[in-house]
Amino acid sequence: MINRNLLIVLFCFIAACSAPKADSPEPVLPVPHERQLVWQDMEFYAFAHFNMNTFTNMEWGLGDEDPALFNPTEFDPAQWARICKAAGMKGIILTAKHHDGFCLWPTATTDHSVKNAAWKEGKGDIIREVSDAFRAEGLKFGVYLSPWDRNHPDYGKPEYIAVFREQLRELLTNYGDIFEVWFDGANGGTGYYGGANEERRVDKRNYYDWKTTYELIRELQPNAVIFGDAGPDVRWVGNEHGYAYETTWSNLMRDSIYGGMPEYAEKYSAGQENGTHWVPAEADVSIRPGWYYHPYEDHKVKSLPQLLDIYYRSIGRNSSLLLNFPIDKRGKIHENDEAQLMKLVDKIHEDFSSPLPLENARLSASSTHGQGFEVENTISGDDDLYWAAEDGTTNATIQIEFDEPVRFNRFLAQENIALGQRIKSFDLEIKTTNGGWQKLSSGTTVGYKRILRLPDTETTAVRLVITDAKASPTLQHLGFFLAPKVLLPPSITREKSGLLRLKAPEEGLELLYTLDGTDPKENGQVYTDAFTVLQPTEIQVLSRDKGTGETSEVAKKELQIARKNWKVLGDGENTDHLIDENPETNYFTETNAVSIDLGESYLLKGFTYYPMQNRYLSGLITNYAFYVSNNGSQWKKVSEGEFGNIVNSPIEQRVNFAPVEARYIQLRALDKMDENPASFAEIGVLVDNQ
Ligand code: FUL
Repeated sequence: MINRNLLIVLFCFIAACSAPKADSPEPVLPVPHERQLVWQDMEFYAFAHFNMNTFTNMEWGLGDEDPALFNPTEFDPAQWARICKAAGMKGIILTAKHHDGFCLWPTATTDHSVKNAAWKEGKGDIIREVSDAFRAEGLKFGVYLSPWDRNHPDYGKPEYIAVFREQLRELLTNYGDIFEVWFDGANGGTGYYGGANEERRVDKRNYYDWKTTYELIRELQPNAVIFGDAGPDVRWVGNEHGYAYETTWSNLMRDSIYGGMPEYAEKYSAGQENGTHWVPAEADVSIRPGWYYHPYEDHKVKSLPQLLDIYYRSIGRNSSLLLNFPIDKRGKIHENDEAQLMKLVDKIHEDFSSPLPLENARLSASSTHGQGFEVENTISGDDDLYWAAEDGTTNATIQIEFDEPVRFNRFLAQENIALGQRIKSFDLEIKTTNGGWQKLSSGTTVGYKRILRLPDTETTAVRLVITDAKASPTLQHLGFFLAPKVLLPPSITREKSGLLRLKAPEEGLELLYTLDGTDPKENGQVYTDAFTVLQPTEIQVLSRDKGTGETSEVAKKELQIARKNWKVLGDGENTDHLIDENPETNYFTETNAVSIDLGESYLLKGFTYYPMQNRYLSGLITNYAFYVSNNGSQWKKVSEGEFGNIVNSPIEQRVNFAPVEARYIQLRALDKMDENPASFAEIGVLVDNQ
């Protein structure tokens, strides 16, 4: 087939030889600096939280930790670099010093560093090894240096600023090129401070004299971008979930902001159309609940649908994505984190691997700036080419017509940000079968990159209608893709009443289930509405792509008897949380025991204890005794034992015992992880036909 657009490009090229290229459109201020353009193209890079907290199991150390505690057993920065490279990440930012003040390099500014660690008998340098390992893979290296230092005796006094700058000087002179310098907004509070053990508040606006520090960074690393709430080059997205906003401007009213200001997230983090400086957003998020490694979060690594959502809500919304790995005590990225990361990366590749062949489509624009700015530039793949509308226009329509109907569910657009962010709103329209136009979706800002997730759509023509812009719009790239569905099984939840619900990982999937132990691929019923399951039942479920017929793996869940008629004996607040089949709600008791009336007698053969799932755990039962009764007053012990490793791995515990007929159950804490009231997310029973 003749490639129509190739011909057009060829024709334009020949025409261009005779007609001069029009001058570029005037930039609309603010515009990015060269170092910001280079950074923006990185899109996806890693964060690593690794230092003292890794060994004390904390998120914020106090500053009084013994440096000897830092002692990774299998430190392997080459493993980090290999994983990041395989994931298509372009670099890493490492916590050279977190709030507790422990330095990962042998700094001359303090003894609170690797110099006094057990690791390599104080002869090691984590910054050296990580930066070398990343450069060896062709990846970039950046540093996080906490302004707040809960160890340093001078923190809060003017003397500390000189120390802080000297630390920066060391990091920015001894470790090659640094692509980003990251300053945290968390500043000031209680700490060790060289033994003073007091609270030190600072005037966040003036204490650090940031201007002088920025000058130092520019002098030592002119190509590095500086991150902070107020930039000056890259700004915080305002949350730690990894989400940018439907409307995300790279323009920022930078002079109204200072690092750590309380109203930043709500007022400034989405950027402003009339922002005075170019300070694009960076979305930071950890692959686990915590920034630092905690063994009890090994089972809480974000799922593929969660990670994918983060990707589309950050990179798909004019932001970069800084994804954190809590490096473990060995000094490695944990296997679970690597596995989830690779699921994400494979899925992203899959989502963008089937672009619509726009080179075979007819492209037209309602307006063009002139020779050299044709709409075909948006599909040329050449970053130096772009379409621009006529000067003075603030709206324009780009139409794309296909010979045959096409199917897609992703739309991607990129402005030529070197000329400033311009587009304020747009609609995406498709041609209907009767020749009319129908709005498929709409959006606001585009910026460096905007991706829309759409329902599966079939049409012969698409129109991008730019309805408003700050100045004549530009577009560098346009794309449409057909992303396969996330083919994961649905999630299964049940209420106390026995009402059961299935939830698909994304729209456009149908859910099939069986309740008789047979394969839902063969015998599955299509799920339409919640239904009630009262008796012990094995449910098997899968998701099926309505378009392709492809199915997910089958997920199985053993449902215990419904807790419809159960009653927790005795009073207390939130007793229902114990038996609501929702592990996110907890029940606490000082008495260290709970008794439940099951409403009728069952032949019991075991019980389950679901520990609390909160980020910070308390009162988990580590040793238990389990009793049964037929009248609620005389109890017989049927089991006693330990919930091994429950603190590190707080998953549901399941205990079997010799079958016994009973109506009442009691779980007693013989020992707990701490002195806090015993905590319970859920208690369940196993009955004999399971
Ligand atoms: C926060 C810090 O307080 C956290 O510990 C973490 O480093 C995160 C990236 O930034 O503000």
